[in-house]
Amino acid sequence: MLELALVGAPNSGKSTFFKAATLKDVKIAPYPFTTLEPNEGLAYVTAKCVCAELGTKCIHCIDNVRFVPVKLWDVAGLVPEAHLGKGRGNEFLTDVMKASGFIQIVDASGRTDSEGNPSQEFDPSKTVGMLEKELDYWLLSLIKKDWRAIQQDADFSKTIAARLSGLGFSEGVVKRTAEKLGAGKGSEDLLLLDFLSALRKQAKPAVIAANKCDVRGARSNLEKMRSEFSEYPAIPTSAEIELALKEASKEEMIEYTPGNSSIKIISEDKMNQKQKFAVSFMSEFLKEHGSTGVQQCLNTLVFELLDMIVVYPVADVHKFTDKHGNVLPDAYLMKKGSTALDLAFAIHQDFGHKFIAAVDARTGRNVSANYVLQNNDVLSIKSGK
Ligand SMILES: Nc1nc2c(ncn2[C@@H]2O[C@H](COP(=O)(O)OP(=O)(O)OP(=O)(O)O)[C@@H](O)[C@H]2O)c(=O)[nH]1
Ligand SMILES: [Mg+2]
Repeated sequence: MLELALVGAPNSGKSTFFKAATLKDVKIAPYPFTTLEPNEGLAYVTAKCVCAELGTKCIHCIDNVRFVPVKLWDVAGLVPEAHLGKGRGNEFLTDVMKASGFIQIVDASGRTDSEGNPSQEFDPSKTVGMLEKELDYWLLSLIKKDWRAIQQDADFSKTIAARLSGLGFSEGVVKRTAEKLGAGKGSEDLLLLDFLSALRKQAKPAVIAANKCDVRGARSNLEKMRSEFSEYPAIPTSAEIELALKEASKEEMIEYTPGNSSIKIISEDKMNQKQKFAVSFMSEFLKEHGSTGVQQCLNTLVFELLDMIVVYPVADVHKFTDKHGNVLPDAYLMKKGSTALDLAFAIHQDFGHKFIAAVDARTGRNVSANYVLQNNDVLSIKSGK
């Protein structure tokens, strides 16, 4: 399953974002280093389900919105000089670096500094710079010792990729970055840190969740982050509002679908004055920003930066069901350019090894192993015994 990680300074709202996205009950508190052990849970990206188009109905979508699971990590916050052992965040960078992409949770309100302590008018762009530096220095610590030898290695990309293979840095991505920067044999002048930084950006795409945008003053900080770090999409976010909306929806006070720009009040009489005020404040936020930003961060990272598409494997190509009669039981996230054979392997190693063909449920035609998957494909994989 696709893995994503939340990275950020302490007290920025990582666990609030995590709880809002996964509904796992984790500790949230207004001081640094609340989270010490990593939290791991299921979050969802949303896509238009194919069931309506196919003239059928599945039980996995709400109003034709399909929720596709991804694994999400929430770890201890990173502080300046984490690479020298400060704080706790550095201990979990292996978990973080294994993820395919990051959501950088930044307190955009300027009310906490890069160490997670209360502040007034702190510039959150500094925190983004700090996070980048700590991630890059951590990578540096893995390679630094042998850099001179590696740089002279004829198999430069292969060697770097092998060093970082457990963290999902493929040879292809290392090669592309090396070619772009002219790194490799004979390029002694290239700074290792610049190379690793470019490699991280290429291999581990990130969005910035400009969190706490419900606090006055966040807007100008968001604009500053956007201009200073234009390579990352920065999304105005309120993890706290997303969490409150999900909880109110669970209590059946309101109707709310994650990612939506509005909420529907179900039973006003169930709410006290304070709750009514909160709902109206949250509705205003949604009106101004289009959403709470939580779903948008997940979707932007997965569909735009990681280039994923959604594919539906089925057993029965006429009824679009599995062998138990469940309609469109699974939705898989696959990298654009993946083939029918890649999908077979993603379902089960055996399916991949014994692949015979795949049937496109829309046309009823067989497609071969190297057929390039299209978004919303509904396929049945045929494999040998
Ligand atoms: N106003 C506002 N406050 C928020 C938001 N998200 C989180 N907070 C508050 O920020 C504080 C820290 O939240 P946490 O989720 O514990 O932060 P964290 O990044 O996990 O902190 P550590 O585990 O210490 O690294 C809590 O008081 C939250 O209620 C938000 O969107 N808006
Ligand atoms: Mg936390």
